[in-house]
Amino acid sequence: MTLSLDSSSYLLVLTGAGISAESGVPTFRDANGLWEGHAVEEVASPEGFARDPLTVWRFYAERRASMAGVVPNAGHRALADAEQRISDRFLLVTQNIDGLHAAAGSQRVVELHGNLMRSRCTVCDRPPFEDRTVYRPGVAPMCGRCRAEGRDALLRPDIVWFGELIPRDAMARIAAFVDAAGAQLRFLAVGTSGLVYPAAGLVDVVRARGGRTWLVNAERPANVDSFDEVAIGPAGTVLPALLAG
Ligand code: BV8
Repeated sequence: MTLSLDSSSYLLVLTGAGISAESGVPTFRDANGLWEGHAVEEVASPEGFARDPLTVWRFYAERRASMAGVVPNAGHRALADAEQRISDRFLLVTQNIDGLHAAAGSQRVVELHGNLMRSRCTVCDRPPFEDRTVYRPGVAPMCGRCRAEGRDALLRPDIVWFGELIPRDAMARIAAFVDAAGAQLRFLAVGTSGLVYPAAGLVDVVRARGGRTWLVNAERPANVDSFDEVAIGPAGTVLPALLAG
């Protein structure tokens, strides 16, 4: 399977939890979609947060803690190199919240589902801010600006939960890239089970425009038949070879 980065093609890339697996970050499937007996969709949801913010903060505090010492792998680096080579004809959309693409040097990144190391207020319009704090169990952080204005307001992770809309600017950036690419658009999905929308629908957006589609994944995902070319294997090994040309 080859994917040459020629002088005219536009490459839209989608990554999921699988590209970070070789960095030691567990995927959702590894955990069978569960966390301490909770369905991830329950914990990673506004209803779950409203019902039990302490449990949700413990889920994310543990994921923040587990990122200590985690570094990008060869798969992340291969994508950063590809971006260097074709610049504004490259766009990386990630479902991941681990920040490893930026850590590998990728700059043209759309974090579709937010970022684990950012928080935002549930009440005021203070912009989301970097927050690497591993809040202790039983602690749900409160907004300092709201407290100064005399009200109690919970902070939440700046993450898109199930049932929440993807940020408008993220979707607009993807749409603008797809429009600019026209007939030169190609699509590469890496390390995703293709189950979560709207990310899982991107391959169909490209196919509808006649674009060629590639998949690199450890196993055949639900939407494998949507791809013209499929390489089954670890992203850290397959991607550097695939993108070398
Ligand atoms: C929205 C942040 C409008 C949280 C996440 C019914 C049908 C269709 C859609 C829906 C439906 N009901 C509701 C919906 C919409 C819903 C959805 O798609 N649900 C699914 C579960 C059916 N989507 C939403 O709610 C989205 N918003 O649609 O708004 C709307 C609003 C209301 C109602 C309807 C519509 C928002 C979705 C965002 C959710 N937030 N993350 C957090 O991370 O804590 S999604 C979460 O799931 C992560 O982002 C994660 O990335 C993703 C899981 O997917 P993958 O990344 O693919 O990970 P997974 O573990 O599943 O797979 C890993 C793959 O890697 C595997 O295939 C494995 O083989 C492979 N792999 C492993 N190791 C390697 C490897 N590959 C290569 N190399 C390796 N080494």
